[in-house]
Amino acid sequence: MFLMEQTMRWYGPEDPVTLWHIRQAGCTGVVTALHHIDYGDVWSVKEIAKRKNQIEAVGMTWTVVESLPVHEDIKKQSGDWKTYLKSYKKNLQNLAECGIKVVTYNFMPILDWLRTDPSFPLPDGSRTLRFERAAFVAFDLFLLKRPGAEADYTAAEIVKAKARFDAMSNQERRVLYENILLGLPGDDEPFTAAEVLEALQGYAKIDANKLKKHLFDFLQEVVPVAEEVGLKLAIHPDDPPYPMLGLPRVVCTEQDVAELLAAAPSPANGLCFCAGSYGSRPDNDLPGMVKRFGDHIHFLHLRNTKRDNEGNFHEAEHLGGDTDMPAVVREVLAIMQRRGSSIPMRPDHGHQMLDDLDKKTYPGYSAIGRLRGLAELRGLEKGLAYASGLA
Ligand code: DNO
Repeated sequence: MFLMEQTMRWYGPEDPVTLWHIRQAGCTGVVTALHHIDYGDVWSVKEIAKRKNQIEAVGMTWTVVESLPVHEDIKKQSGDWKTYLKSYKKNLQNLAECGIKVVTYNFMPILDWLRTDPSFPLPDGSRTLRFERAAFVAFDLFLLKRPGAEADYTAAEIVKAKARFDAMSNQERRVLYENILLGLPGDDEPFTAAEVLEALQGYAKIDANKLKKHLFDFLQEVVPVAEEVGLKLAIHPDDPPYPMLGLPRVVCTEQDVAELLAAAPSPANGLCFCAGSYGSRPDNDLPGMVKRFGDHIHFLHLRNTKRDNEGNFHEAEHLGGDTDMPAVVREVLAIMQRRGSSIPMRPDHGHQMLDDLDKKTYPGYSAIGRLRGLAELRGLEKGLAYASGLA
């Protein structure tokens, strides 16, 4: 019987959640990256091996790289993109040489995941990540002041955002601004408004079709290399899965996935199936997507969201929220038995709770909430395996 390989994300030696904590949570695998290396630069075999040895010294394996970032020049096909593409391929070769099997990346322009509040209080006193549509629109129109932004919203949305903004104190506005421009996970420095506006300008002529074409070109270059060295690529979906700040987002729906898989047909062209990201759109059928894309799922982020009809969502308990997690895990169990192998899974994010409420950790990546999520998912999987006669 094949069960999911249990892993957790580790941000490296600076992470307050240590490798020993991850091991004590019951993980056998670690998901990490060389966060100290600038985007686009080469990860040397020496540096990769050093990180690998640190993990193995604690009795676990470096199962998945998350992320090997794709330089903005590649997404735009501008500047030094051909050099960055070469480095990307070199990185895949170096990682494979060190025994890494799965590499996660995303193709979101400029910003990675985005929330308006990383510390939204729940009724039980724990805290979670939340996306509030009106606050986001207020940020775009009145804090970032993006030229032409009004065209992206309905009149009713603009009225609502204005009321929301007017009711905020200066301090609340500052916090909202910092929350949205928090930067990439693993990076403490928020972007400045001027930096964001300039970066957005770089995408002025890139619509969804063009960005898709750039993604497909990238895949046609890197998938054969991954296949040759025995690595699996796993693209992370866009989060939230729709256009933001006038930027196209092209890994949001089942149709997007079908197209990107068809653009470079190979088992190496795969997915990081992030249930939280895909699940924040009501039109994505998650168990169905697992079933249909099963052969290409090389990594799982299991997380749940609770949506409302105003476009807001927050990260719910792993087994709560709108996604039918048992149905997703049931499909995952079926594809692992069919493939005859385990798929690495990490409990994605977790509520900030208990002793972690007083600690500074990366938003979503405190230890106890993730431990709770992992334990619930592990129990769910075992229970389903028993019930279906697998265990
Ligand atoms: C957020 C993460 C993402 C993810 C990247 C993958 O918590 O799931 O930042 O690591 O998008 O490239």
